[in-house]
Amino acid sequence: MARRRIALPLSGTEYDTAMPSRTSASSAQTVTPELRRWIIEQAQAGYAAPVVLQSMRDAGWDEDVAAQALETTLQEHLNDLAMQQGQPAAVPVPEPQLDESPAQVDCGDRTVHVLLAMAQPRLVVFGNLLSPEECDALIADAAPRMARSLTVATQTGGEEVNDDRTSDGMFFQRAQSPLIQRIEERIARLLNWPIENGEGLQVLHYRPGAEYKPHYDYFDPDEPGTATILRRGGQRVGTLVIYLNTPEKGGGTTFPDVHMEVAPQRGNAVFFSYERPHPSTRTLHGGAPVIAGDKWIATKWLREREFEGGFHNEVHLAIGWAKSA
Ligand SMILES: O=C(O)CCC(=O)C(=O)O
Repeated sequence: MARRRIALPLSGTEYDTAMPSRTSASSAQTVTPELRRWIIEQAQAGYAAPVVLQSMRDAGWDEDVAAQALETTLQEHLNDLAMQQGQPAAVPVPEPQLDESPAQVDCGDRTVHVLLAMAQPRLVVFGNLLSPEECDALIADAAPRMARSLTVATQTGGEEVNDDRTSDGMFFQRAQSPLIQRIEERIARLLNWPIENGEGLQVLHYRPGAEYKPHYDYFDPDEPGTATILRRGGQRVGTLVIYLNTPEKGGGTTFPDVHMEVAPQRGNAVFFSYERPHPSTRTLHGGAPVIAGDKWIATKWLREREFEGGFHNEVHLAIGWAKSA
C-alpha cells in the first residue's frame, strides 16, 4: 500500500491515509475490494469526491477509471445503506446526457437548452423543448376533451376525484398524432429512455385558484392498489412537466423538500427522476395555485418497463398519489 496525503477540503491541512496501490499498466487498472473500502472510508471521513479523485490521480490512477470507481462504489454504498434502512432497491432511471455540462442537447429535430441541473433531487430544467406552435397545437387538440382531473385511489388502484387536484385534464394515446409522435421521439432522445416505457402524454389545464398539492408521482409500495398498477410497465421512474403557456402569475412547479419553484414558461420543461419509490428521492412536488391567467402543461410519466399501448383505461389511469409533506 502506498501512503497518501489528502488535503482536507476546507482547512487545507493534511492527514495520512493508506490508498491501495494501482496495478502497473493503466489499461489493466483493477478496482479491488480494497480500493472500494478505501473510497468509502474517505467519504465517511468527510472528503468531497473531487478531493478523493485528485488523490487517486496523484497515485497514478487513470482519471476515467478513478471517476467510474468512485461513482459506482459510492452509489453501491448508498444503495446498501438505503436497503439496510428498509428502503426499496434502486432501479435504472431516465437520464439526459449531461456529463460534460453542455448548454444544449441535440434531440434530432430540435436543440434543447439546459437551464438548471440538480443532483438531489435529480432534476433538470430545459428550455426550448417545444416550439410555440407545438404548444398551441397541443392545447388546441386537448381542449375539447378536458375533464376534471383524477388521482389514483390507492386502496383499489382505480381513480377518484380529489380536492388536492383541481385542474382539468386528458390523456393522449402514445403516437396518437404525428405531433404527439414527434414530441415523444424528442423526449425519448433527450432522456435516453425508450419511447415504449412512456405513458401517454397528459395535458392539464389550471384556472385561477386551481392547483395540485404536493405529492409523489411513484406509486406507494405500501398501498393495496399498487400491485395492480405495477403489472403494466412497473413503477414510474421519471416525470417531465412541459409548460404549454406562461401564466400571468403563480402556477410554478414547487419542490418543497428543497424549497425550490420552477417558473412555468411556454416551451420549457422540468424533468425529475426517482430511482426508488421513497421520499429520500426528495421528489415531493406540486403545482402552486394559479393566481392570474391560466396554466396549461403536458406531463410525460416514464415507467421502468414497456407501458403497453401507452393508453390509460379505468384501472391504469395512474396519476400519482397525493401525500402531504
Ligand atoms: O402543475 C405542475 O406544475 C405540476 C404537475 C404535477 O405535479 C404532475 O403532473 O404530477
